[in-house]
Amino acid sequence: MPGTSVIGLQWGDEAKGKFVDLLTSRHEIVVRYLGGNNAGHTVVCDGKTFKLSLLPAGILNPDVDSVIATGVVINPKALLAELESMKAAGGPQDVNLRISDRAHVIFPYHMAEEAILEKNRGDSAIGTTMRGIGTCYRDKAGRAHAIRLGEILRPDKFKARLAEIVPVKNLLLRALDPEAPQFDVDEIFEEYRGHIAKLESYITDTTAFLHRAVADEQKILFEGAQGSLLDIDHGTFPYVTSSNSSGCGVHPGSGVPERYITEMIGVAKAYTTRVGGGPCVTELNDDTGNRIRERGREYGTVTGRPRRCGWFDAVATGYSARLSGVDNIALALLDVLDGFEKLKICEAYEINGERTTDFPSHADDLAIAKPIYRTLPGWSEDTTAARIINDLPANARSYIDTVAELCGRPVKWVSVGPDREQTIVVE
Ligand code: 2SA
Ligand code: MG
Repeated sequence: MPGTSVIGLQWGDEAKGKFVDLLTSRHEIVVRYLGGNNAGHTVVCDGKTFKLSLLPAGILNPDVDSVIATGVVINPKALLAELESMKAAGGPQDVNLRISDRAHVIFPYHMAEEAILEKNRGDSAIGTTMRGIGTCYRDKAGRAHAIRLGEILRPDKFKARLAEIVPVKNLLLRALDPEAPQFDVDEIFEEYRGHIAKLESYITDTTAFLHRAVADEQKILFEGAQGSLLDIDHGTFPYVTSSNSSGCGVHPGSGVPERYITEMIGVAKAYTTRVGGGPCVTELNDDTGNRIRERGREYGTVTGRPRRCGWFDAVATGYSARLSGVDNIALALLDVLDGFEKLKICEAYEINGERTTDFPSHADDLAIAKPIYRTLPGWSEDTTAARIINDLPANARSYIDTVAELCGRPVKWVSVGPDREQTIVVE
């Protein structure tokens, strides 16, 4: 069964949405399996621009079944608002969507607690998106204070769960901060029952649906969110998100066994960006970094935060490619590097005087790592009109070859702009 997975190899925002959109028409089902409305991607479709967050990119194609699977954390209010704005922006008015009844639900106290925890971290704040993602996943892992979407469909059960949980949350919030807001069981109950009434027709057992699809040999596309370096287990902990955002998360998040994935595509930018806190070895706090930010329009889709920018880091990206078992790399935003006289790619780190190509397990070691660069000649040509590999200047081709060599995986696609046509297939 052809299952294709698209994941990010850096710290998110690698342009996964563009590749998911390109591949959607070759699949029958598109599955989002992790994260929540912290993710954000822009998809340009028939000249219309859509900003998607929780909805799979497949939602724009009515011929495809879209699934929000078990591993996603759901803020029902945000999901409804996103459906409305997608329709208002000219997307399909009837959506073909299934949402897992096993998915965990984000409540207002999750956002309130996250805000306090982040504030209390001071200079070492993670720089989270304030969407209640980490606090909801923590409750899921802790079990005692978690509520799944399917439970909201059962009013008595839901009310009883809120009656147990909300008083504890109120106490906890006040213990963390005497001025913390307090929450009311009945208010949350009414609000969430209202949201669920509008979403009820989409809520189902998506695992059973996907297992039937697997048995019928349907083509499934798995849409990653965030990037491998933000993976809770394998990323730059604690400066990570709270789920398995590398290729390791596809199976637990969707319920579809790993062996059904026949192609794992890792999307990387031709340079590096990071939004939020935590070390980033190749970050450039200078004119070059600013130039990449402006040319690449590197501002958060969800929060509008300026992204930190730097040279391509082959140590970090190669690690992600190995971790996720990537077959091919899709290299995005190459055109942003047009016009640089020289370009650099980080091929190793120096940590305490030692050269290494292993990605450090501790953020403290990453914070002191110095990049060892390979310098390459740039190109002056505009690459945005290139459609085949030979349209690219020779120096751009050798840049791509160097990325492939240092990451140890072939580059199969190169993107030179947001439109579908601005995609080169490397034969
Ligand atoms: P969280 O909110 O708990 O998941 O934050 C934890 C870390 O994960 C980072 N993170 C992201 N990094 C890049 N892009 C993301 N999505 C949005 C986008 C972000 C935005 O597409 O631009 O608009 O700011 C995303 N989501 C989470 C986050 O910065 C923390 O470092
Ligand atoms: Mg994004």
